Amino acid sequence: MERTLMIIKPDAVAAKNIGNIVARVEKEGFHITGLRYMQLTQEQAGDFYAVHKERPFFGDLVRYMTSGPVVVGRLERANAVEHWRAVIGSTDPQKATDGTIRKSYGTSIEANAVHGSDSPENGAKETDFFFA
Ligand code: FUP
Repeated sequence: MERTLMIIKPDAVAAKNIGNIVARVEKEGFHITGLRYMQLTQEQAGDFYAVHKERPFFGDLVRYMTSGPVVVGRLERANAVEHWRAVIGSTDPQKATDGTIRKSYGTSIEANAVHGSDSPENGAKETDFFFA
């Protein structure tokens, strides 16, 4: 079955939205086959976002992702990547449509509540990164 990586980011954990987000995951028909509450290290956050290493926001992004605990989840269903990206909405919560998780719980382009993999290949790679 196709899989995607969810990360409930530090802002959403701090705002006590773990339950709301996990309830939505289940309502959307995903099987949760891995779930971890954890503190990312600088190294893990840097490796995870390595594709953005040259971007101006990289340092802030790593600082933010390590600023508090996160919840990482392995989500499985048919068409998992595309479906989860539709449910979470645009990267910038202000541009996300009503009913999406980022619109509901995100507060800025950085503190945008959740992560979702951007391709089935990355869904496999990113879930293996946390659930080897
Ligand atoms: P997404 O796939 O929607 O998570 O977005 P990207 O892969 O483009 O970006 C990854 C993360 O980098 C975003 F979730 C938040 C952060 N980011 C910024 O902080 N500033 C930006 O201008 C773009 C992305």
